[in-house]
Amino acid sequence: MRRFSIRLFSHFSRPQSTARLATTCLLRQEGFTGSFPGFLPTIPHPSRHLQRGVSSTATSQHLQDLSGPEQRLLDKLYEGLISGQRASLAESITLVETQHPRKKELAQVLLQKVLAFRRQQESSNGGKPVAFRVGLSGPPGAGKSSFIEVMGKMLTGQGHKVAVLAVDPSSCTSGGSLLGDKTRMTELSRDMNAFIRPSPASGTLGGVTRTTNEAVVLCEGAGYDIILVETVGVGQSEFAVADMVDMFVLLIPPAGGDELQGIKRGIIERADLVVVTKSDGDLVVPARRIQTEYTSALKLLRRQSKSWNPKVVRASSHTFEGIQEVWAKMEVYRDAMLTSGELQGRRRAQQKVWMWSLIQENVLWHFQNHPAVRETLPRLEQKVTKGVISPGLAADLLLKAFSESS
Ligand SMILES: Nc1nc2c(ncn2[C@@H]2O[C@H](COP(=O)(O)OP(=O)(O)OP(=O)(O)O)[C@@H](O)[C@H]2O)c(=O)[nH]1
Ligand SMILES: [Mg+2]
Repeated sequence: MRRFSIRLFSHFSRPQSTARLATTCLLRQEGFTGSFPGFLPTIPHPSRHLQRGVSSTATSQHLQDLSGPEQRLLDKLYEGLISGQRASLAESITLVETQHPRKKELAQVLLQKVLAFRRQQESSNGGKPVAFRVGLSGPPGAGKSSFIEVMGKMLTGQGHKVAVLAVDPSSCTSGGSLLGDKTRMTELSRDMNAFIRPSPASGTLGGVTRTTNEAVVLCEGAGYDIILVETVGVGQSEFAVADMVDMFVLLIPPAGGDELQGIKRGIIERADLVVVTKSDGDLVVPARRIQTEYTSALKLLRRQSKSWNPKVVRASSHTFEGIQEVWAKMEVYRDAMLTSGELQGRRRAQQKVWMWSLIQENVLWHFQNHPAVRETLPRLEQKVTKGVISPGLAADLLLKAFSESS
């Protein structure tokens, strides 16, 4: 860690505290999630420091530091990955998920190489992305995995390579698994043109979404042209997924009103497509009703894109009805968004959002673990809860203690 940090620091100008934070963001992921709006604006924008050539030279600097076995490991992973070997892809994702400091650094070197490879592919594709990223969310039991299984099989049958990744919010709190249901995708998991990766078993939501973002890059490097990210509509994970994909799809079961109340209005606004699932047998009638309700509801929402109006469709993973139509809608969406350049714009914006959310998470971790803050925090918290001082004053005092001794 030390060697890496010192080398990277040489690319930054002062203030060093900012440089250290930005560097740490590249190399480590840990700690708290949450926002701290009063603090971030006082930090100079790291891009000013990053302009000093980190992107062009950081990888080669990293490579000079590698030992022989490390170099060989990375070469083996990279070569295996870009030639589409599933074992190399799985091993590379394990590397980005690791908590081991040195391995985390190796993962970043590998990622930089894969990113460079992907950029090359994109430039020979006329600057357009080579893969289509779709996020699928919905309440527990909505039929997400069944839908992915059926649509995934259809797509591999058409010659696509499909990767399925999961973001499981329960892994962030209990280590439990809402989405540990690889078994429900039995056919797809046996398909040589599909790659299924369950969510890492633990970590903060920030950590899990970071590794998922990085896993997306690795899957694309390995030649997967359709990336499906499944998450359950609980907590904040669906917003995190909406921020990492080209198209966000909400799957709604044809259940009674009570069950649907759990669906957040905010997430409906993010949906590019709503699929009413399980539209078969006795459920066709309620599925039609839900379709009508959502179609009118979507009309009232603010339009997100100038080239696309969100649609509501019905599908059944049991009878396969509507599955082809859903994919057809996704293709129309992708083509419209690519032609207008909105898809590329969305990706650029997501990169920035992502960088800032990592900075936010890391800055907060550093703040909360700073000796001066740790020393004063309990006393000030007590005063605030007793109403002796205002929260604003306490925050100012803590920030002062932090910045004076940083
Ligand atoms: N009738 C009917 N049942 C379905 C359909 N799709 C899924 N189901 C049933 O719905 C239940 C949940 O399906 P899953 O695909 O596991 O749902 P999920 O949204 O992935 O569930 P979680 O990952 O646990 O949130 C299962 O019992 C499925 O058999 C469908 O198209 N029609
Ligand atoms: Mg599932």
